[in-house]
Amino acid sequence: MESQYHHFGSADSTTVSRESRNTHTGMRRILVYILYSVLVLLLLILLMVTGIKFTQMSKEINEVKLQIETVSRRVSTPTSYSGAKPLRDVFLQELTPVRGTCGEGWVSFRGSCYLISITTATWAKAEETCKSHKGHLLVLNNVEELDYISKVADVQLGYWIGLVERGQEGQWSWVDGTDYSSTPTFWDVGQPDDWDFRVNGEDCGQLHGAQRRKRKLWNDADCGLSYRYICEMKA
Ligand SMILES: [Ca+2]
Ligand SMILES: [Ca+2]
Ligand SMILES: [Ca+2]
Repeated sequence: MESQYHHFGSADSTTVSRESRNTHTGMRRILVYILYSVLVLLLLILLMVTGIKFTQMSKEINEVKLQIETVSRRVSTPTSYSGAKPLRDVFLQELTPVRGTCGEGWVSFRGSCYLISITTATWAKAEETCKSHKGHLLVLNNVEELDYISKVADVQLGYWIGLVERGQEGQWSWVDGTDYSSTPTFWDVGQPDDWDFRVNGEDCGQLHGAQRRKRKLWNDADCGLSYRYICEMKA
C-alpha cells in the first residue's frame, strides 16, 4: 500500500512538474512574441520618424534652393541690383557672317577667323577642340570684336570663351596669354559671382544668352557644364 501511495504520489508530482514546465515554456514563448512585437513596433516607429525627417529635410533643401535662385535672379536683374553700376544694354543688328579667307565653317572679321560651334562641350573640351584647329577659345580684345560676335552668334545661347580663372579666385586670364587687365571687361550685372561655390564654383567665362539681340555680356559659369563655344585663330 505504502508503495502504491508512493507510486500515485510520484505520478502526480511528474504531472505537476510537466505542467509547470509547459506553463514555463508557454510563458517564455509569449515573452519572446511580446519582445518581437515590441522590436517590430520600434522598427516601424524608427522608419516613420526617418521618413518624416527625410521629407522635412528635402522640403527645407528645396526651400533653400528656391531662396538662392530668387536671390541670384534678383542680383542678375539690373533694375534691382544695387552694387556695381549696371551696364546699359546695347541692341545690335543681326549680321550675316562671311567666310573670307577662313576655312570651311569659319567666319572672318578683322584678321581673325571664328568658329561658332553648334555642338556643346565642357570648357576644357571646347578649348581642346579649338587647339586641334590651331586656334584657341575666343579672346575678346576690344568691344568691336564683342559686338561682331554678338551680331553673328545665336542671340539666346551662351558660349564658352577663352576666359578662365586658373589660380586664385578673382584672377582671370585669357587663354592666349593676352593680359586680362589690358582688355575692357563686359561682365553682366552681378557677375562674376562664383555662384554655387560649394560644388564646383564658376571659374570659366562665357557669353550670356539673351531674349533680344544685344551686346553679349559675360558670365562666369561652372567649367564642367556643356555649352556651345567660339574658337578664334589668326586668318
Ligand atoms: Ca580676339
Ligand atoms: Ca570662380
Ligand atoms: Ca556666374
